[in-house]
Amino acid sequence: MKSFLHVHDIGDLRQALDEAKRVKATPFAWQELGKNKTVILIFFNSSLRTRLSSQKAALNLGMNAIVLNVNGDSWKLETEMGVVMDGDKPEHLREAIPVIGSYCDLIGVRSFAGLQDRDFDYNETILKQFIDYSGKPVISLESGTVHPCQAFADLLTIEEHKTVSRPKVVMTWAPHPRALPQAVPNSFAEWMNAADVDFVITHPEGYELDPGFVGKARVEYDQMKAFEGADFVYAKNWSSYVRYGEILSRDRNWTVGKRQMDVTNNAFFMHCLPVRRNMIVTDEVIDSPRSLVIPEAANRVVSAQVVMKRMLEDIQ
Ligand code: AN0
Ligand code: CP
Repeated sequence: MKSFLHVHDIGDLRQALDEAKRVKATPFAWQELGKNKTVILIFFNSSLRTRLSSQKAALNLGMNAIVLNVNGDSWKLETEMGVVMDGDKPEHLREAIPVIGSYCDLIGVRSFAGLQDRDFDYNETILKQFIDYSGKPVISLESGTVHPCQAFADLLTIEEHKTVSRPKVVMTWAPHPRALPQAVPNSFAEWMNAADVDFVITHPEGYELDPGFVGKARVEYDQMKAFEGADFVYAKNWSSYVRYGEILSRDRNWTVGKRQMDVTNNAFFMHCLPVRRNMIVTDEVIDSPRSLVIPEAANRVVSAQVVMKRMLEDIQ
C-alpha cells in the first residue's frame, strides 16, 4: 500500500476486518516488523485520538514514532506552488517533504480542508505533495476530503456490534457552531457503500455531499423517517459542499436525542469525537448503554495498526 486515503486502498474488506480482529487480539505479535523503522506523524491541525492512537499503533508494531506539529514546533510551511514567499512562512512543503521523507519509513499527515477553496481541498493538494515528493508510503490522518483511519475503525465497530447480517446504518447531519470539513462523512459514506450494510444519509437541504462519495447511498431529508428501524446511528456535523464551507443551518431539532432514537431498532449511537454535547447529541443518548463512542475511539489503534502493518510488510 503506497498511500491510504480510500476504501479501495485497503483491498478486500472482509480480509481487512479479519486482519483487524487478529491485530486486536494479539497487538504485539508483529514487533519484529517495525524494528528500526520510524513513522513521522505530521499535524497541521489539532488532534487527540489520531495523534495518540497512531503513536500507540506504531509502538505495538515495534516502531519509533516522531510527531511534528507544523505551525507550533516547526517553521510554518507554505503549501501553494508558485507564490512569492514574502509572508509569514519561511519554508515550502517542496523542501520540507523530501527532508521529512529522508528521516523515516512511513509518513502520516493531518491537513484539514481549509474550506476556502473547494478545488484546493478536493484535489488533496497537500497530501498529494507528500505522496509525490516524500518517496515514502503516506497515510491520511484526515486530509482535504477523507479520514480513512476513522472510517475503518467505524466499520470494525459496526462489525463487532451488529446482530443482523445486514444492519441498517444511518448517518445524520447534526448542528454545530463552527464550519467543519466533509472528510469524516465522505469517508464514512465511502466505506459504508463498500460494506454489506443498508446505508442511509439524512441531512437538511443544502448539505448534500460530493456525489462521488454519496454513491449509491439513499438520501432521506426527513430525519425521523431515516431513523426508522436503524441499527446504528452515526452523527456528524459538516459544512455545505455545494455552498462550499458555509453553515446553512443551526437547527437543534437535528440534535440526536431520545425522540429520534425511540423510532430506531434500539440503535447503537456512534460519533468519531470530539463531540459537542447537546449540540450534536444529548447527554441522555451519549451516556446511554447504547453509545459506542469509546469503543469506537479505541478501535482507532487497530485501524492504524493494520494500515501501518501492511505498509511495513510492503517495504520489508
Ligand atoms: C474535525 C472534523 O469535523 O473534521 C475532526 C474530526 C475527527 N472536528 C472538529 O474540528 C471539531
Ligand atoms: N476522531 C478523531 O480523529 O479525533 P482527533 O481529531 O482527536 O484526532
